[in-house]
Amino acid sequence: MHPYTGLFIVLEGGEGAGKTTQMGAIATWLEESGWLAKLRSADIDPPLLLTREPGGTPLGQGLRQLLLHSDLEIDPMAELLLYAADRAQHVATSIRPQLQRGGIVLCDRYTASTIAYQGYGRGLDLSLIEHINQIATAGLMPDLVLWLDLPVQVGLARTQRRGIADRLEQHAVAFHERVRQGFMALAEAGGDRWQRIAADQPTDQVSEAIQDCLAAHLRRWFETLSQRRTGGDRELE
Ligand code: Z5A
Repeated sequence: MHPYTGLFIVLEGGEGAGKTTQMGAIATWLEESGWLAKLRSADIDPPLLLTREPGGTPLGQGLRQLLLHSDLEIDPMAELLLYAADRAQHVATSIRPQLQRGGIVLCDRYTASTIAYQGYGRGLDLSLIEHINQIATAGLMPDLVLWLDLPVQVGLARTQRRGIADRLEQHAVAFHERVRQGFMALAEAGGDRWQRIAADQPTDQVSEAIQDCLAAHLRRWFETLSQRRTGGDRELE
């Protein structure tokens, strides 16, 4: 997975899946259920990094503006490389340092989005994308991917109610169906690291499904940390 003591959790999904809503709910639940207090008492500061792609760094915010909200014509290969540039900066300056500190990273989208949108959606070569993802992340993979899955039309109806569509939301339904197929293929190949969460349920039920999954994962993570501590792992001192 990765060599750091922190825990790297990613939320993935298509348009309107509820990732932003659930990021906030997860942060509240982590606080209220005492997980963040445990990390604070171990002097991990900050205990939780809430972040997203694109746009998790100052450079990334500029790239996000270009990628999603500008009128510039962007070639698909240029688009792929801009997402990779956003990710390289994000991993190097934000995600990896937080994992090295032993904290939790909760990230809205990561490498799977590139495979789903630029690969399955736009049709760019999947092995090329995997290679570029590898370069941008230096191989850093999440511990857990929560895939918020719902029918494309349901997600698009949610985002349409919200108003102005960004560059990718404006695509045809067929594009978003291919994106969903991409996430499905990744989840099938992803083993225990991927968890599909049915996102076409009321918000509270989605939150409960996520919490069940996270609670089990957090317990295992903490047990491993304790064992490594008693084993004298210097990285945790
Ligand atoms: N992208 C890419 O192409 N390649 C890459 O490598 C990466 C990204 C990293 C990011 O846009 C875009 O970048 C994205 C892919 C591309 N495509 N687009 N467009 P973004 O961050 O602005 O958008 P998003 O990630 O797609 O988020 P979103 O559309 O805002 O959806 P969301 O965060 O998953 O959902 P939400 O904002 O929480 O909820 C959407 C609405 O639904 C909102 O009104 C909620 O109140 C409502 N909602 C949420 N949950 C529910 C439930 N359970 N029931 C009913 N209504 C709900």
